[in-house]
Amino acid sequence: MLNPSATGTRRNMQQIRRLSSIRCRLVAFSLWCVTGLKAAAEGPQSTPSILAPASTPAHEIYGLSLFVLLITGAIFAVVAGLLVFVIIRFRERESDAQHEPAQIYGSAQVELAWTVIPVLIVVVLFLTTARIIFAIQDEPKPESALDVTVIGHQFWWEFRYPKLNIVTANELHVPVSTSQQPEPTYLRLLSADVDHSFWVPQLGGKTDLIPNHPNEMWIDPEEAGLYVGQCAQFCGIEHAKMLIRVYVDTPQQFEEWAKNQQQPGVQDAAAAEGRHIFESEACMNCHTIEGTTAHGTFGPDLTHLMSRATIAAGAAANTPRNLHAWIEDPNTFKPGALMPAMQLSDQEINEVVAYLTTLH
Ligand code: HEC
Ligand SMILES: [Cu+2]
Repeated sequence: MLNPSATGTRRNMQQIRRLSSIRCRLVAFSLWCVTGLKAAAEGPQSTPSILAPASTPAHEIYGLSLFVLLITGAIFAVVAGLLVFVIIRFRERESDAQHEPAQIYGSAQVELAWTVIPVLIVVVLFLTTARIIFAIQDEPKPESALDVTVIGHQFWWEFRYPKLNIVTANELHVPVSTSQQPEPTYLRLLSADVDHSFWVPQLGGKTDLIPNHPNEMWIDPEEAGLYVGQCAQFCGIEHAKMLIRVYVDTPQQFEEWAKNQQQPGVQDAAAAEGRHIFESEACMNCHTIEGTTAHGTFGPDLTHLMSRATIAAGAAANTPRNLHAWIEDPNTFKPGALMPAMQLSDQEINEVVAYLTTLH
């Protein structure tokens, strides 16, 4: 015979634990709802958002997530409802100290039910997910599609437009794709070093960039604006500052942008000294500036550096001050960045920055 007061305490503890786990789940669920409602606004968001899709693959994924939420929400309601019912209905009463409750050992029906129903639910979730993955992957590529090769580097992004002969970094420009003028962008994903993952949640799902294994994904953003994302695969010490900015341009903006990117670097005689330093220091081994002797590919292409709003994969705004601090020591904003501090004098850095700021 068990000690009645000890069983009582144990039961109380179990009830408290159950109640607090319900409370945690409720809090998490309401937080999700509140943030969901807040972000459910339309158009580009200033932080990565899975709740405001703006491209076909993102809409499909969002729809699927609502379906999964509906099913799991129903499971939650049933389980939590039963739990609350049982906790109240079978709570410990004064008279319980005298006798043990009825002891039940197994029930074939109940066990079958709670095995078969979850298996069916998992099969349904699996099939709907698989259907959407294949629908997105098998979508035929239209003639009008834009091709971009995305190369992940520790800790920045290289974007190459093979047909347009453009190379840029960290800020991807793509045209808006409307139903009258569909112009999806097909991204071929490669890596120069380790695994990375391209993830701009408003535009599409995550796809990994794996060395020697090209992957492909596509986006068809329906509204112009800036969409943000980030590398979603831990790729080294500065992984957290490997951000992505996708500028969705109107056709006219895109054309202007592309035309400018196709020009060689600006040759401004007033910045000749800075250019000379750039070409005689190791900068030229790692960076390319079209129209100079610099053809390095280890770091971002700087030919049109000033056409970008940020430097260092979104880690800092592209201002002369930040460029100065970056060249003095990249670790100031991005500890672990793979560009060394070049030990230039303050004067030399000023000259180099004066040159870089001419590169529109
Ligand atoms: C060993 C190779 C290497 C050398 C040498 C080097 N860089 Fe870099 N540089 C990089 C890498 C890699 C990055 C990208 C770092 C990141 O974002 O994580 C970078 C980023 C930059 C950026 C920011 C570009 C952008 O769009 O984000 C500028 C500007 C820059 N370097 C200028 C210079 C200058 C000026 C010199 C010479 C004084 C120089 N670099 C020397 C490798 C190098
Ligand atoms: Cu990465």
